[in-house]
Amino acid sequence: MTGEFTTDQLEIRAMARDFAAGEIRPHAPEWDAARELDPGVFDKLAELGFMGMRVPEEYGGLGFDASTYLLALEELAWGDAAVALTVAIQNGPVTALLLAHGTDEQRERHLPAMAAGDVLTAFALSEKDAGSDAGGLGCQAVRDGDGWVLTGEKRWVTNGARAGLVLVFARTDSSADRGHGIGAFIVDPSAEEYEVTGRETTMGLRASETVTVRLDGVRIDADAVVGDPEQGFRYALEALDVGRLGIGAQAVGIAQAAFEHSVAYALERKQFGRPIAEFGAIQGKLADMAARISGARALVHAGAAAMDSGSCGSGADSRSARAASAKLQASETAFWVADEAVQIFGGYGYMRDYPVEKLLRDAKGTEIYEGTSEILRLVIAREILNEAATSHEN
Ligand code: COS
Repeated sequence: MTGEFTTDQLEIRAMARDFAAGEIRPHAPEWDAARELDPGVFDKLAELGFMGMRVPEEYGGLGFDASTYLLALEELAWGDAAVALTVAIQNGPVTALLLAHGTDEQRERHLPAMAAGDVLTAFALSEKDAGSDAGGLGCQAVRDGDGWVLTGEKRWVTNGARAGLVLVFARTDSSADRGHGIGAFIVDPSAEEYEVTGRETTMGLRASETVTVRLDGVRIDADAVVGDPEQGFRYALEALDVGRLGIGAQAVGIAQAAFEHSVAYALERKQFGRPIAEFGAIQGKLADMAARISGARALVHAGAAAMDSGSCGSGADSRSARAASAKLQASETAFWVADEAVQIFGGYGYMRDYPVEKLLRDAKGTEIYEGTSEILRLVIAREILNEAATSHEN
């Protein structure tokens, strides 16, 4: 061990930083302006094994524990949050859900292709009227022989146009209570009845493709249903716990980038005859940035370690609350740090020619997707109050 991480973990982190510095960061401004990534970056990430960091080795992945994966993911986000988002969806909720609830056959069919980078994936839960209230989704799955037919519309699907596998959540029992009677389906986007009907224009993560998808009677064979077709919503929330740690790491990467730009600029920029780093007002900002980033990173890795060791407890220490707290702290830290970075850069920071305004736009997204800060507070509060009520009863 070197400090809190092992030597192996630090080597992997260094490899991810080198890759991000050489292959991602130099292109991030042009990808952002063009609203398009060079998809070749995912081929290169796959060569390093980074598209299957959480896929077990038996399926061709690297089989990293959560902490090692999140260290690498943070570095990719330091390079460009849009690239990291795709890696996070693939390694996070999609891999987690297939591992936890897929059949051997489903894992064997999909995980090696995902790890090899041959297949990018998407997670289609949200709908026009079901964002935070995901349990109220309306996409319908109707029985058709031993399979299903899916009809409805999904919104804000990252990679919905580029993916080779989309996990779609749809209502299998319209008479069930809310949050129940929902299935998780493996959808092949090459189906004729799967149509991308629009692309969003986003504030940040502009290179990442967020689309609306119309499912117009997509036929799903029985072997493409994941687990119990009534329990998909529970699977989705469980997978989002894993996903939220990933977004936490992504947010820490954005914050770290904003911090490093700020330090370099503060040393270089002269006003009143000296570098602005010599002014207490700037030093205070840099100190707060560093402290908040370390705190957020520690929370992300504490959550990861607890999930890895299966030692999550109850209340604020529960799996859901730990993941929600990590994402909450990290995303609010990222937004705050990026905002301070723009402030340190002053008039230049407000210009698109400098890197920090992009980081502020990207950071905002982390407070919204995979659970808004308001929903995360709700999740944490519920866990705390449930635990308190249970111990009160006993
Ligand atoms: N892991 C496993 N199961 C979970 C779970 C978790 N983290 N959270 C809830 N469940 C279970 C519940 O126990 C419940 O099952 P039972 O009734 O059998 O006990 C079921 O799932 C439904 O949960 P709940 O009653 O809490 O559902 P709600 O509709 O109240 O929704 C919130 C809860 C609001 C927390 C949930 O909808 C949510 O996280 N919304 C945000 C969605 C989101 O992040 N969207 C982003 C999409 S990806 S960009």
